[in-house]
Amino acid sequence: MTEPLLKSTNQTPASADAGLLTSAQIASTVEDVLAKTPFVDIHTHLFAPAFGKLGLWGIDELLTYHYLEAEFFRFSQTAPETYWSLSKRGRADVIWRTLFVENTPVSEATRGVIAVLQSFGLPTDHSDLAEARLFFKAQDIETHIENVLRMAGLSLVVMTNDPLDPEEAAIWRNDVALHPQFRAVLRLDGILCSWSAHWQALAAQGYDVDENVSRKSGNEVWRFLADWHKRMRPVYMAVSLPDAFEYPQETIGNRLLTDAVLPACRELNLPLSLMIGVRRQVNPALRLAGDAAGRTDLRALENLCREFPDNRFLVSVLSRENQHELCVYARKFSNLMPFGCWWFLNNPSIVEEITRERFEMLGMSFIPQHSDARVLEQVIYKWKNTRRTLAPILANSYRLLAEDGRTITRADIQRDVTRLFRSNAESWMDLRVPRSDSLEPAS
Ligand code: RAT
Ligand code: ZN
Repeated sequence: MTEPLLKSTNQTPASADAGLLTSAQIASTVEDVLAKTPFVDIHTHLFAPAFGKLGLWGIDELLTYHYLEAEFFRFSQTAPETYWSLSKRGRADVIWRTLFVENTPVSEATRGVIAVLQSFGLPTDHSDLAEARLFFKAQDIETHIENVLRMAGLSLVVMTNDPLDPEEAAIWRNDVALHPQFRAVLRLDGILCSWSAHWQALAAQGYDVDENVSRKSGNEVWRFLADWHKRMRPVYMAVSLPDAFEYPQETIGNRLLTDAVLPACRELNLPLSLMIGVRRQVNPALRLAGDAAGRTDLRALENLCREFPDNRFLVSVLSRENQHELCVYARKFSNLMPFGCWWFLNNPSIVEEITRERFEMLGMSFIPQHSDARVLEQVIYKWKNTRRTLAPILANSYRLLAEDGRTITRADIQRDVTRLFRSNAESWMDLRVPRSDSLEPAS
């Protein structure tokens, strides 16, 4: 009988056998490689320290994360108006009391806060937040960012940068200092999803645009993107689209997409990230927590990938029901890169299902996760959870492969993990530190 390639633990140690791993060693090696490989977080809402108070961190921000606010209103009779009338600290206090003291914090978002507190050695069961507040108050933000990224196992964080946000735009105009661990993304929601509310902001920045998007407006939006590209050196452009997104369809957003955004992405060699499936403000009283998810018709994506083969599309879809189709389209179009298990999908049960499906259909040719962190310390729990959920899925893929006759080594595992969490991103976007002399002042 030929010897099974997947060795049981009582057989020859792997080291004696050209690095081949036993099944028990596969599981522990996957865990070890996941723990030691620094990841790139390709989509967050975090900011480099030079952006000052735009960057959120600390216990009060962690507790008032909109994922937790949505949960708070399930457990509390407090009316949204009453909640919003409280100070940030007051809101954090009621959320702590409601979700963490009076109830058991088992949801993904609440458990995340517990994991963060625990990672700093802070109490997870006190009735107040005094100790946590003292701890965060004592941190120096630059050092704290360094520590947090190290604790999260991240080497690089990609921000979300809105050139139409007056506060943020002013910081960019002031020659913001580059940070070696942060990269920019040019976010286009204002332009592509709500032009009528934003065209005047472009006009105020000196671009000759109008509400009806005349021919000239397309060129002017192109010029706007090129100028902001010079300022930000973004690694991609991005938009979050509703479930009702259709392409082709005669809309202002689609006109700007084809006349300005896609040509600019081609010219500047940037991918376009499409996050599809948000249903904005189904309950406006909850503010940021008031958005929901909807299934989308991915024929729009099929049409874009086919019609624009020279554009690259980084895509995340919010509905669980769209995940399989997304994999099918990725098999048809190599200019499509699925990424992340976004927002309402970022729960272990769903991440597990989606990621297994992606391994089975796409091998290692996708980007499994991004954090979508809005508050700095969230990367600690989000990436801890990703590693924990991914380890058995990846190990199981290797176990099946070994059973079917392929030997597995640590080098294979290292190559794959690097590909999933670093080099797939690196091959789609230029993640190198922008040269400071390339950040020319835009005209
Ligand atoms: O996950 C979130 O926090 C959402 O509110 C959105 O920010 C979403 O990730 C987006 O980028 O549109
Ligand atoms: Zn986001």
